[in-house]
Amino acid sequence: MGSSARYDFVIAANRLPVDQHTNPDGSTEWRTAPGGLVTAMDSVMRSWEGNAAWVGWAGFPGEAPEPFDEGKLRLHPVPLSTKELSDYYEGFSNDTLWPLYHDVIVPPTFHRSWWTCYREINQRFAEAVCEVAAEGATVWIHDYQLQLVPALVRDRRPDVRIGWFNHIPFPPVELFAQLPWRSSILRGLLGADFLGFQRPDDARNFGRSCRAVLGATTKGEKIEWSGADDDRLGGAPRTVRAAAVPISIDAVGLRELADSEAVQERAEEIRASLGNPDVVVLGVDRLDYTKGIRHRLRAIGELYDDGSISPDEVTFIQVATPSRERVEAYRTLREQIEGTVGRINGDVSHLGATAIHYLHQSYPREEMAALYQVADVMLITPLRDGMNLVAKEYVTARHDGKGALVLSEFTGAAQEMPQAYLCNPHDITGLKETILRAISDEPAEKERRMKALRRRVRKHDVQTWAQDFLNGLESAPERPRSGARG
Ligand code: GDG
Repeated sequence: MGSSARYDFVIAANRLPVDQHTNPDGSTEWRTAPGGLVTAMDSVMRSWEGNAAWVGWAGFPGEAPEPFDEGKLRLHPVPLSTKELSDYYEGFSNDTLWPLYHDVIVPPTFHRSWWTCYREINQRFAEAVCEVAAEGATVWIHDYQLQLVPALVRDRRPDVRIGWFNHIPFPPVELFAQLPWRSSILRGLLGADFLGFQRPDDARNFGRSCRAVLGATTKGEKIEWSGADDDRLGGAPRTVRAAAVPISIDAVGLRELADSEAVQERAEEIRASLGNPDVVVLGVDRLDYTKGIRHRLRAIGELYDDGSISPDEVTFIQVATPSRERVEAYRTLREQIEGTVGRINGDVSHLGATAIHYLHQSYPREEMAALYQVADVMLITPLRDGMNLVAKEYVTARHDGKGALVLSEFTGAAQEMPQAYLCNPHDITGLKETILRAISDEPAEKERRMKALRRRVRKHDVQTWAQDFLNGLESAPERPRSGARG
C-alpha cells in the first residue's frame, strides 16, 4: 500500500464527476459535470464522515492531470490515449458490451484487440483504486466499462469491501454466452462482495450466467463459486450477493427547480412559442438505438398520416441529445431518424403548425425542467433500458397533477411505475392506441396515475438508492480480511 493510500471511501467510474472548461482568457477550470451519478454520489459524500476519492477519466485524451481536491473530494484522474479511448471506450464498451447487454438490438462487434485494451485499462483503474484506498476502505465501482476491476482490486487488497453497480441491463445467459471473454468478465465481477442491478431479473441473469459459464451455485441472491482455478482470487472460494437496487433521481432538488419562478415562466414561454397547441407530446433521450426513437416516430407519423391527430392540435417535441457520434451504429441511426422526421414534417406540417420539433442538442437542467412541465404526454419507448431516469424526472417535475407518462415495458422504470401507460414499442398499433389513450383519458384518471407515480419516486429517490446499495455492501456475506498484498 502506497503512502498516498488514505481514502476510506473510493468511487471508480469511467468518468470523473467534473469537466474541464476553458475560459475566454485561456485559463481552465473544473466544473461539476451534470448527471444523476454525480448528484447521487454527492449526497453520499456529504454524509460520509471520512475521506472520499473518485477515480476516473478526466474527459480528454493524453496525459492525465495530477490528482486534485474538489471540495471534500479527492479526484484521481486516470489517463487514456486517443487509441485507448477508441479501443476500450468506443470499441469494447460501446460497440461490444453495450449492444450485447441491450438484447443485441444491433449486432455487437467482437475484436480481440479491443478486449486486450479493455483488460489493460481495467488494470490501470484497479491500480489507481489500490493506490488511493486506505486499509479497510469501501470501494464502489460503477458500470460495464469496469467489470474486471473488482477481481483485480480484490487480488491486491483483501482488506477492502468492494461493491459494483450495473447501470445497464444484465443480459440473459443465451445472449451473454456469445461473448468470447464471458468467463473473464464473470470472474472479474465475482471479485466484488456485493453486486447491485437495476431489476431483480438482471441480478438473476447474472446468477444464471455464473452457473452456466463458471459452474457456480446460487441460493436466492447468494452466488457461491469455488474460484479454484482462478489465480487472481488466490484460488479461494467466494460467496457474493447479487440483488436489485434500482437507481433513482434527486427528487427534492428537481422539485425545487421545477417549482422556481424562472422555470415556470420558461414553460409558459415555450408553450406560447409553439402556438399554444392543445397537446404537447415530448421525447427526451440520448440519441441511442436502445431508446426506441424510430419506433416512436413510426407510431407518431402514422397517427398524423391517418388523421388521428393533427399538427394544428398536437405538437411532438423530440430532444435527441448527441451521443457516441464516432460509433458507426449511432451515425446510421441519426441519419435514419433525421430522414424520418423530415419525411413526416414534409408530409403533414403546414405553415404555422409544425408536427415534429426535432432538437439534436443538449440543454441546461432548467430548460429540461421547463420542457417536462410543458409536456402533456411524455413518450418513453426504449427497446431496452437499464432504468430510464427521464421517466422519474418527468413525473417529479410535472407536479401540478397533470400530464401522462407512456412507458415501455422494457425499461427498468416500468417495474416500479406500473401506473404509467405501459406499452410494447415493437407493437406499433398498440403503441398508437396507448398514445391516443394518454392524450384523451379523463383528467381525473391521469391525476390518479401521476399521483401514485410521484409518490413512488419521492419515496425511492437517489439518496435512498445510494444508502440501500451501501447497506447491501456492508452486510455482504464475506468479511474483508486484514492486510494488503502486492
Ligand atoms: C444509463 C442507462 C440508467 C438528457 N438530455 C439532456 C439531459 N439528459 C439527462 C436526463 C437524464 C439523463 O440525461 C439520461 O438518463 P437515462 O436514465 O434516461 O439514460 P442513459 O443516459 O442511457 O443512462 C439508464 C442510467 O444510466 C442511470 O443508471 O437509467 O438505463 O442507460 O437524467 O435528464 N440533461 C441535460 N440536458 C440534456 O440535453 N441537462
